[in-house]
Amino acid sequence: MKPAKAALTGLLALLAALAAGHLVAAFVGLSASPYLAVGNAFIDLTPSWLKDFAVSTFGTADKLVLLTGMAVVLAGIGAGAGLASRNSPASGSLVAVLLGFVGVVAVATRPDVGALAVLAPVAGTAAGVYVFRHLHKEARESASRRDFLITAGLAVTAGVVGQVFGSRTDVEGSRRAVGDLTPEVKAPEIPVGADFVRDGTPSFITSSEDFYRIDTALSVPRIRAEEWALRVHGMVERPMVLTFEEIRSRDLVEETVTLTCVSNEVGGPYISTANFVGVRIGDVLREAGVKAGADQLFSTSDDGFTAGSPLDHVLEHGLIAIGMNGQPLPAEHGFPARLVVPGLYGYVSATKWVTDLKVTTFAQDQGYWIPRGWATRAPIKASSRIDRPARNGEVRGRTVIAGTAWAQPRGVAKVEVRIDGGPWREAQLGADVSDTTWRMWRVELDLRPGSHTAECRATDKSGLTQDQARLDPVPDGATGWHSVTFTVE
Ligand SMILES: Nc1nc2c(c(=O)[nH]1)N[C@H]1C(S)=C(S)[C@@H](COP(=O)(O)O)O[C@H]1N2
Ligand SMILES: [Mo]
Repeated sequence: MKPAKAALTGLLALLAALAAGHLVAAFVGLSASPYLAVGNAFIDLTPSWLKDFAVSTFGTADKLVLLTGMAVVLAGIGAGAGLASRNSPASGSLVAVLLGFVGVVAVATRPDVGALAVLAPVAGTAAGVYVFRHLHKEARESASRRDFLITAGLAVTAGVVGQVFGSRTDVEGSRRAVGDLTPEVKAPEIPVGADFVRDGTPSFITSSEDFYRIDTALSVPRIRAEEWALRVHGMVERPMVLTFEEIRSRDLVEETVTLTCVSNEVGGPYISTANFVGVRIGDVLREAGVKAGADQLFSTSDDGFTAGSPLDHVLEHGLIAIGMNGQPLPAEHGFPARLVVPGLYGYVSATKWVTDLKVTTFAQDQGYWIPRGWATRAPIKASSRIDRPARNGEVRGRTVIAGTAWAQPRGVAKVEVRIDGGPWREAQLGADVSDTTWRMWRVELDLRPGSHTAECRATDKSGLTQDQARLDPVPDGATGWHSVTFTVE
């Protein structure tokens, strides 16, 4: 067989296998798709250094990079297997079965699929082996371009149909059915002067579309509120299961909360603020009756992510949120429900698509990121960021430097700015909304034309000033002053 034809045979067989797996997954849960399951397993197994590299290099595009990388590697394996089988299909079939085995293991260990899920990788393997042997035979006998085209067409169709059917869970319909969420207690209006949008800060409330997104989910979990329930158990007197209706019919509260990601680099974008609507975790847990000795609330999501939060903090501040900025949560921010705990980093508290709350101890259970090198307890560090001028930006006329600062739950007391290593000058602060939200700042300066570097540092209300020493986000949040170099015309 010609090398090109042999490689194409392997490639098409692999495509057929993935497509068949994806198609069957549409009926047993899209996360049973071998392609997605292997990607998710890869995410869960990635060593911390590689994950940190991926996040700092690709940011939130890391998932696209992973899926593309997988496609390239798989294409290489497929073509290689085809080339290795130029005389007999045996080695290609063996590769198909080995890949199938990887798929079965990846799917069987998914937390969010049922027992039938292994049908997807099994069907994929069968399709891969069948197509490979079929094309191999055809290619040896009469070189039929038509056969290759038909196979490719069928595979692509199966994959697309699988994707369309697999994501048919009508999340948007369920969100519409939930409708507006009217809290009993509304969050106070954001006062005028809380942000300096004209000077370049973000608006105080982030729109749900612009809200940063961080999670380990390759495909957004699609859950209808009607089918969702939250289990509350562990060290409690009265375990319970709450439906969405039971939560929504309670007195809803609304709170303005700034969420922050521990993996934010100095000057990074992973911080946003929204009005969250929900019920107090404290109220729910007091009904369940917390037993003595518990010190951790361990929350689990539909897709198997876990977070462990200090129980005392959660009892006082935590929300089971079902709404964001007046609407049901968007799917990518956790619909139907998530946790929001003002004052804690997201990785130890903000579980999206939450389905399980276990009252436990830190000695007993470890959240997702803890064995991956991140700190068990990580108070949010006072931080500040220059939003304008932009890096290498140009300024005309008077220079206004503006930005953001945060130190939840202690609150921001002061932000200072210095130019070219000169004396620190206190910035004007935006209106103080609450200690668990960010605070905007601005300062106006007369600078000589030419290149300048601005640095900023925040002091929290406990009197602690940001540390100059540059530390990486791992294990408990970055430190260092943000600096921006710009030119005055
Ligand atoms: N199910 C699930 N919830 C999760 C995560 C996740 O990976 N899976 N990531 C957490 C992290 S690290 C952060 S910073 C916040 C981000 O919430 P957002 O995407 O709504 O901004 O969600 C938290 N909740
Ligand atoms: Mo995070």
